[in-house]
Amino acid sequence: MSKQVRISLILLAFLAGFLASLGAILIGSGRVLAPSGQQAAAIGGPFRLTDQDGRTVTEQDLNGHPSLVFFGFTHCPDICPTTLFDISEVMRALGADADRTHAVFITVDPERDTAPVLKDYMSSFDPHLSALTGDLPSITAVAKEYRVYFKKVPLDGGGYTMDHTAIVYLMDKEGHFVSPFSLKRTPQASAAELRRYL
Ligand SMILES: [Cu+2]
Repeated sequence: MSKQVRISLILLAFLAGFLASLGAILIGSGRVLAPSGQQAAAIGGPFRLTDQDGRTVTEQDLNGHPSLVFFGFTHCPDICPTTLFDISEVMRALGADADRTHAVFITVDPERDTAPVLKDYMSSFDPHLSALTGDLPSITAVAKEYRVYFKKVPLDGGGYTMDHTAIVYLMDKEGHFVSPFSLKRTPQASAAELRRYL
């Protein structure tokens, strides 16, 4: 990564105001921004969104079980589908315990990701995963609570893509942030970590 790109990314991160949140911040294309801090307790918060079946879901619905929370968008070329596939593998590794966890994909592209679009998209992944959408103010609010950066980026040939933070958040059953959840290990190892929070 060139120094210039690096500096502009860091500047971007600073402007977005999420420098203080986590040890490593991944943006859509997989670029890693460095800085860290420890405001872990401040990650997460109340929301009211709609799932792929049109049901209202709030943060209360996540309580009682540990949750994996991930932000992205269905037009994402690589990071989102890969992450959702990896989470699906973890759910499979959990076996019956998967029923005692939540895995939630929150769109940062509510303009295109309506409930029916999410329903179709999620059919490719483990049925324990749910997807949430909402109006732009609601999405902006929940992204802010999770210190998630997202930005619409126009494409040369028309249309747009989204840059976004690609951290999987592990939340405990009381809805408190635990840590970023690593998928860079076997599904069994990820499942074992999740089981500790059941
Ligand atoms: Cu993505």
